[in-house]
Amino acid sequence: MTNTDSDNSREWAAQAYALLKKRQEDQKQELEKQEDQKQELEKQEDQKQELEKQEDQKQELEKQEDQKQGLIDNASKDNIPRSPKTINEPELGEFDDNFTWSAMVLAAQGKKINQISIDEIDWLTKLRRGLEETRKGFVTELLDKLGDDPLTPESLDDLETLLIRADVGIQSTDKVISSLRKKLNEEVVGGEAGIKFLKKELKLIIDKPIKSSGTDLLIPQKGKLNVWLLVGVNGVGKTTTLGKLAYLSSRSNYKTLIAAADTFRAAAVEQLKVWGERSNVDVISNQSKNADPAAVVFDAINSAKKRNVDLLLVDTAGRLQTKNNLMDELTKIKKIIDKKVPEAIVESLLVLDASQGQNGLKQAKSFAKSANLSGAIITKLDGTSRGGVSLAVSEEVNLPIRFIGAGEGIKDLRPFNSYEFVEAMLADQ
Ligand SMILES: Nc1nc2c(ncn2[C@@H]2O[C@H](COP(=O)(O)OP(=O)(O)O)[C@@H](O)[C@H]2O)c(=O)[nH]1
Ligand SMILES: [Mg+2]
Repeated sequence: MTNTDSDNSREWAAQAYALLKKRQEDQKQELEKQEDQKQELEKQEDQKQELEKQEDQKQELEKQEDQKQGLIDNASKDNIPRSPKTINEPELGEFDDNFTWSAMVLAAQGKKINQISIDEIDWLTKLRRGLEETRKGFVTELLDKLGDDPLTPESLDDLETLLIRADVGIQSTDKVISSLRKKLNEEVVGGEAGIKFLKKELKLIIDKPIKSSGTDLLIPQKGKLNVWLLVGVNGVGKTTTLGKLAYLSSRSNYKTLIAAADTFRAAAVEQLKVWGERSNVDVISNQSKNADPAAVVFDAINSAKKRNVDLLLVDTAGRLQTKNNLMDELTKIKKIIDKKVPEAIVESLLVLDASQGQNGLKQAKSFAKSANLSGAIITKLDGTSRGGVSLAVSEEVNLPIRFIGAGEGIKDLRPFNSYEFVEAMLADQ
């Protein structure tokens, strides 16, 4: 953290908290005002309808008086107002350790007090909590072992074991340990400095594929059709992630469309429609049994072109990666996209369930061989002790991590930020 004076940091966090609190209160008042106005409008609308009803009754009477004229079918006016979808906004919690830590992580990245939002604090709190299990068997033990003493070759052995246990992977662990060893040969490294150095090394590993991809942040390019394919084995969270992405994207004003190309699972389309509804994004699907996934993508592309869509999110089926037909299916989908929209920007994102640890790493390797992946999304970071697998994916599969998920809610997915991730993984509480 660049802000080393912790009193200053706390003070900064306190100011940020006060500002957010005030903003939240202002918003509440504004909402209340809007609610009042809405009620007033509804009242007026009721009165209007009442008048219309009286008018109707009058006309009805007049009509009855007119001798049989043939009934005019008066279709009832469907005037029920549809309230827009609102997703529960996070509330500002207590001014506690979670807040201070999150605010400090934001401050260290150069955020100004008036730039931070409750959403960001909420997410960082979730991330830190989610990585608690990974951290528990790791940092806490490490700090216990290190105490205030300088690092020794023995403590490096302990660290090695801990890193492997957190599923960081052999290659990444070797890399980190040898740089630490080198540093130890040159100078005395205290416990705190050791952790700082460790964070830096871990971040380097995660950042490498991100840097070589040329983009730090994956966002749809404006003025083009962006197609993001979500691939991965069953149950890792593809459909859920797609739903969260649809929400993020439409909330950021990208014209978004979903293609339900997992035609293998009967319930997949229904599941997607629910997510689509939550984020107000349309879902293109084909209800017939055993529909061809490539045909669904075909329809979705037509629709996307017609509607000038920025981002088309494609859900795919997830049988075991060893099954060839799944890979064939993906190839066919890609061919259709290349043929119909050669100018589209296509991302093939592998979805990985962090809780599967080394098994997830195996999946990643095997998908990477045959599916021409461009990035990874790590899910279920909440409540697993294997968050370290993110490092193994970066180091051993060379995939940039693009998003991470830490929960089943619509807002529990964020663009990946290596600094925040490493800070959360190695937070000292
Ligand atoms: N705790 C947690 N559960 C998740 C997360 N993402 C997905 N899930 C759950 O994982 C299960 C499988 O998800 P689904 O999206 O259907 O996986 P798919 O088969 O790959 O499409 C569902 O019960 C999801 O609610 C996450 O980030 N955290
Ligand atoms: Mg699915």
